[in-house]
Amino acid sequence: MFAYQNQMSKKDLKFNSRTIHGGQQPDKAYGAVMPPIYQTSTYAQSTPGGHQGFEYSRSANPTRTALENALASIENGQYGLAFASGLSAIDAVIKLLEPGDEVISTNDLYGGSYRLFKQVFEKFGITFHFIGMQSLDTIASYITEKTKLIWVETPTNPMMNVIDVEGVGKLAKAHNLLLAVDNTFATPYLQRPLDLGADIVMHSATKYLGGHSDVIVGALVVNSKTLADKLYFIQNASGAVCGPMDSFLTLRGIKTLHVRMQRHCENGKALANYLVNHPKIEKVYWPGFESHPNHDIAKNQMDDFGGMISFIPKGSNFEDAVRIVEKLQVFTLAESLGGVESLAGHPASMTHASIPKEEREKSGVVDALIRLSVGIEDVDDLIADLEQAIE
Ligand code: P1T
Repeated sequence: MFAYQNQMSKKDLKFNSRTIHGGQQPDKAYGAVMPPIYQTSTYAQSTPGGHQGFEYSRSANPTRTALENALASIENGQYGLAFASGLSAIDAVIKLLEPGDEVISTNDLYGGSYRLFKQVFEKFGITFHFIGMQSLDTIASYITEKTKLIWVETPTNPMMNVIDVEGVGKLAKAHNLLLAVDNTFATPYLQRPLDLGADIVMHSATKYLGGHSDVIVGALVVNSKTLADKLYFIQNASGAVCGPMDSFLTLRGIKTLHVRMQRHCENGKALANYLVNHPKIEKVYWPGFESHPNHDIAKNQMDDFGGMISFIPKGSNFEDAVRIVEKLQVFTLAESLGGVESLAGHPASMTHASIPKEEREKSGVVDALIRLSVGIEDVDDLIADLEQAIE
């Protein structure tokens, strides 16, 4: 039995209890309630192979195992794997493929995922089709004998498109394809892709799961033992594992995921409504609006609409958008998202700069777009900050 197997999913508990207890038990050595930070690379053996389940920390580490079990529990999965970053978790998924294989991916996705697909994996003979995934027929039209994986990010970064995971899951199943869902923006508090038919859930745990902007961590969760074995092999063979300290911090973050997400959603809703009614704002992207093109799917597959918002100020260009984000004082101008503090970003020059301008503009990532990660501060302070920056 592998160390990453989730023996303590506590599936009988509700989500808000599983964030705290899922996959956890008091530490075997001294009963520590929080899993200790096992800051060790290796473990004493009484005879070659004579160890207590841990032999070398790339292969398994008790603090990482605790995190992996917690990840599996909150995503309603069987097996969790924790990586050194979100991108290294994605890297492991693509390494399931062979040269000649094809992947269908959302065209609107994190710039670093696009860069990994295009600039690293295409060199090894894997082809990526970046397409709008609003229509299942469009996705189906890209499926060939070479297609092996559908990569879905929903809500998408930064345009907040919502993709019908259940629908794509049925399509994937019918064609014997793997479906992976990047659940970073929604988190399992809002959406559980494995329950909707996905084979793999991926996270940049750097974001909402960690929740405090103090770690870079990635995660995968699956239900299939065969898939878990393959991914575990890649994790160990390639070695981009999550360290014990970062595992501890992410575990601590997960314990408050539900309360943080509740406030992220409340503040997100208030700010989206403030912006959409502002005379100087042209367009607001947030899946909670009834006018959002995928609102019905969002309502169906998500329990609320999250704290991520993008918007375009009226009549603005690259420089105007930059001026606004520079003027913000409560919001910090920074890459990343999902922390307790509010962040603002300018995707064209920051998170999505690695996507060629022509490509990113096709999916709506124009020079004037501003992205907000709405934190859990007092919402009045956030609104006042936006007001002074926009004015
Ligand atoms: O940064 P890392 O932990 O490696 O995760 C990459 C990643 C993957 N998927 C999504 C949806 C993401 O948003 C990210 C990272 N995103 C940012 C840093 C950002 O500011 O959008």
